[in-house]
Amino acid sequence: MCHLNWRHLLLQQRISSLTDIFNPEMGRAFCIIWFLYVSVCECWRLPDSAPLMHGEIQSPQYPQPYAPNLQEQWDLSVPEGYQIRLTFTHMDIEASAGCYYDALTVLYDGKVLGKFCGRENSADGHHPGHQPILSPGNRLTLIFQTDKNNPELYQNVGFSAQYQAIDMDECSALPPGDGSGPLCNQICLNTLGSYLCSCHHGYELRSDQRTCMLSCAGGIFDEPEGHLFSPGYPNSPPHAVSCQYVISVESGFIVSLNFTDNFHIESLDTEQGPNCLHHWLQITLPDREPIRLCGAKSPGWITTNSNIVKLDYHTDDEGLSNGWSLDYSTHRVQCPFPGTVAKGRVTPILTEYFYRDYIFVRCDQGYKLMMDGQEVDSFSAMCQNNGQWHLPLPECHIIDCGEPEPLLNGGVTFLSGFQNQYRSVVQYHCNEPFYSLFGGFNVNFTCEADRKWRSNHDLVVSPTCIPVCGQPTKHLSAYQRIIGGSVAPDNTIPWQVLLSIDGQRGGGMVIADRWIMTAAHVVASNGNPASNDSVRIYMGLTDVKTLMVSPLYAASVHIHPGYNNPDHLDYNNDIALIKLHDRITFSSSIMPICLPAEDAIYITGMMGLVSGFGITEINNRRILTNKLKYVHLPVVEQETCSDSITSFKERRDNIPNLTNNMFCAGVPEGGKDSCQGDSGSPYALSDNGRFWAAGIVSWGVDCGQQGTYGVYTRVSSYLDWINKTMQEN
Ligand code: 4AZ
Repeated sequence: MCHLNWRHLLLQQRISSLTDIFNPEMGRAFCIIWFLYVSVCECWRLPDSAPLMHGEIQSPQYPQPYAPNLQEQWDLSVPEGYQIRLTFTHMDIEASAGCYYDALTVLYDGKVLGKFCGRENSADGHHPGHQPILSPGNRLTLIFQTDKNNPELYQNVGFSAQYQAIDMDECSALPPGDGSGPLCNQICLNTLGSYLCSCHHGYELRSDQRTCMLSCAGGIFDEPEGHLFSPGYPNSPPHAVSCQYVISVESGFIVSLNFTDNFHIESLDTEQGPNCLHHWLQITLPDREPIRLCGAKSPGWITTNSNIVKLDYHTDDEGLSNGWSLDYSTHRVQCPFPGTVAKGRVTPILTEYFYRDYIFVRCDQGYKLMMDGQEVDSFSAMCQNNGQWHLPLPECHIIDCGEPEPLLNGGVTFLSGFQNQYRSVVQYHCNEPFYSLFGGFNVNFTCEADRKWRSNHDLVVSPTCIPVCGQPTKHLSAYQRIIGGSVAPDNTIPWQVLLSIDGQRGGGMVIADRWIMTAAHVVASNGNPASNDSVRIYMGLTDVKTLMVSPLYAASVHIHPGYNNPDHLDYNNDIALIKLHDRITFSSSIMPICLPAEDAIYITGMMGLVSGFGITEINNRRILTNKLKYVHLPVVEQETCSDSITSFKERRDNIPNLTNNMFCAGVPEGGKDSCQGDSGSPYALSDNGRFWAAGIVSWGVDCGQQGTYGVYTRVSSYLDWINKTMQEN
């Protein structure tokens, strides 16, 4: 029967409401659609659900009397493994002998379990009573048959019965009639709706889930050591066995098998020798041909070199093999000896290295660890599960300290070693004779393990080349003197400077690689220092024309703060310093003149060398020289000079004063003197072949006249100012 479910009802409701709205014709049409829908629904009915666990059956119209000529059948079923217990709650079927007229027949698999009629306690008929009927299996068929009429006035109501699924105890059932023996070979366990077979210890259930066989005790063995033996060992199994044992341990370990002496697997003697034809123990290792063992001789100890070993033991029902027994053990995969590293050490040193062992490499002092051309801080390698070291050994390369710091105006030479490598020794030197090492002694530097050049003298920080002063490579004494002075050959007065300030010629002297000393009145205009741009500085040559081709430039001009000479009558403190824009590298042609010593003394009569590009006298004509000229003049007694100036003051106006910051040089007879254009140039005294700047050409009453002397700034009075100015700028 088609049950109307909620979808039917909903649709029917909609149709009836639609027929209310539309006319009766429309209503008929909808009814046809409804009929079709219901028909289709019948065909689509879902398959019957799972068998019920209980239920109720009643004769048609029960408890109303049943109709004649009935032939009703009920096929009851419960899940597999259950029986049906049928209990009649009421039976009232026309009684007849053998239930001939009306009957309820109960069948199982076509076999009649009972044919029932009559009423409870009725004498005739065949009533089942209150004893339930138990089906042998999970099905039961009930057929209710009635004949044409009921002769009794009494109307029989039929029957009502309940049934329920009862768990079947398969284990206590008789063995199946097919002669295959009991349901379970050894142990039968009844379960709800079914049963399970189980085996005694040492046996295992065969794939038929019913019979038991001697256990292989096979499976996977993953412990680091264990014991295996064939089924029934040391006795022969009663039937054929096919057992598999897999020893599978962590990779990085290898398995060794140790067969006991009691080893016996049937072998057949063939022409080719003993053959493991019917019984064998096969050992299978990855990537290797399997080995079959049989015979009566124990294989003893077998090292497999594998972490997975498969053992297949096979016997048939014939023959006799007592079997085998083995202990297996595992040990770590061995790695090759790592080797040695030149100039390094591999630790720890072991006789053998195994999986998970570590090695470390350290280089000797002065060597560095190199891997694939790259330096590494440390190195360690592990013995891997494949028996290989995870990294190749590194190399130890000698370290180097890099290029030693370059030395300005000097250089470096290797005393030992090369390529700046560890333990190389270098020595600094200065470019002689123009520079010498500060401190005067040579310092060696060694390339140390910390990759630094370190000196053998704790105190020495870094070597410095200091310029050699006042020692020209060529000496004037070899040259001819001319009246009133001589032309200076090249390189004889290498500190001489020619200045040009706004076209006005003056002199100066090199005192350091960035400093020129001159007279204040040369670089002062209206009391102010000349601008840097207006100052052109020349040095290194004696010929004015060629000299003036390439000037150097001033970075700053420093006039002595005490210089104040607005009317050109006060030449006190006539000293100035010019800082050069660029540093000079000294050579034969350019060399500084030394500054006076702290305790320098100017001894009367000491011969000094005065030089310059100033006015010279040729054939009684005064002209500006084209060549550097020099003249040797003695220091004049201060009093003598003062007297000379005083006597001139009596005759002439506008003669400046002589101060103690000045000294005079010259000869009373005249003829040799400095002159205009020489101002700022050096008056050099010599001390053991070293020239020092004693004076700066400053002023004088005329030039080269009898009874007059040239006046020079006494440089020794200005040492503090000079040093301070050079340090601060
Ligand atoms: C000058 O006018 C000058 N005889 C320099 C030096 C002397 C005289 C004058 C000394 O620059």
